[in-house]
Amino acid sequence: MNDVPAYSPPKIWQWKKDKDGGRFASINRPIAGPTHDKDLPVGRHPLQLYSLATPNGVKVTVMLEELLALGHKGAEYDAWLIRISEGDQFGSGFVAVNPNSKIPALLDRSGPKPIPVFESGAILLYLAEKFGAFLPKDGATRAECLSWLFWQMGSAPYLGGGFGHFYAYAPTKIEYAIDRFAMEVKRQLDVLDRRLAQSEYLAGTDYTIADMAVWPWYGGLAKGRLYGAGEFLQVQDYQNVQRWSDAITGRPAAQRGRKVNCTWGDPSDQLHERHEASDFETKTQDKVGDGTAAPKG
Ligand SMILES: N[C@@H](CCC(=O)N[C@@H](CS)C(=O)NCC(=O)O)C(=O)O
Repeated sequence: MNDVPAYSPPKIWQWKKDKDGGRFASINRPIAGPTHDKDLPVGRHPLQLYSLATPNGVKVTVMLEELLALGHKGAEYDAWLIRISEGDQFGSGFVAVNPNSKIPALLDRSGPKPIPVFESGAILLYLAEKFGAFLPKDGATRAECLSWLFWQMGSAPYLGGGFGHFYAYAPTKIEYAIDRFAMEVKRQLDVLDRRLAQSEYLAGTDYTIADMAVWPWYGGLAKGRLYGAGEFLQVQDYQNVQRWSDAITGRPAAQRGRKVNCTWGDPSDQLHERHEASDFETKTQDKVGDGTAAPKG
């Protein structure tokens, strides 16, 4: 049926530390908690973000840039780079902010006691409530927005951990796994396409945190930016997703958000750390050094 040898699981699972587990295997562990002591850096702004420009990280930097574009000065932030391929997410300081050891993680230092927030959906909701923006106030529209936000949180692991992993990263191509997850991802694209045929944005006429959550994943996939899978999944067929993705890509805040904590691609699109709005003009890698390739999460 497929090209991998049959496998009978032993009675008790064992961690095979040295076996080739594909890309990112070196950072995968069956245990949580820190691996080393390391404090996190802290800048001068109220919000401290510890992240990397994977789709989950980009959701939050787009939101922060959108809030700043709206004039919310309290959304000023320092964005510190967490190199997940080097294990920065397992430092004691990071684990204190996010016990799940994954980017993005936010520390709100604007009040008397710092507030840690982890999980990108929770961070978007926290910021939307804090600033009263990008979350509809009317009950029905708010419910629609939260439904799509949580749809994204539940769906993207099938796209990233399922399809992306087996199509692009696993050491062997397993037909069963690729078929299973390609089917699911195409279904998800169709779910979005049907919604966006009825509505300009996911929650209705306004751009909200639901769009910010979904766009880095499915907007990127629709534009062939994820896993080199555009042709395989025939993404151009999802025309409403294409229209919506183009509209968000055209937003200056979304363009800035994509550059923050980015360590791959065109050097002019890489702003390794962001501490001031002017950093976009003066501190991208084409201005300060060479772009270094780093794996996407
Ligand atoms: N559900 C989490 C997922 C976060 C996540 O998977 N982050 C990845 C990068 S996209 C990560 O930090 N991986 C590092 C690791 O697994 O050790 C969220 O949305 O915040």
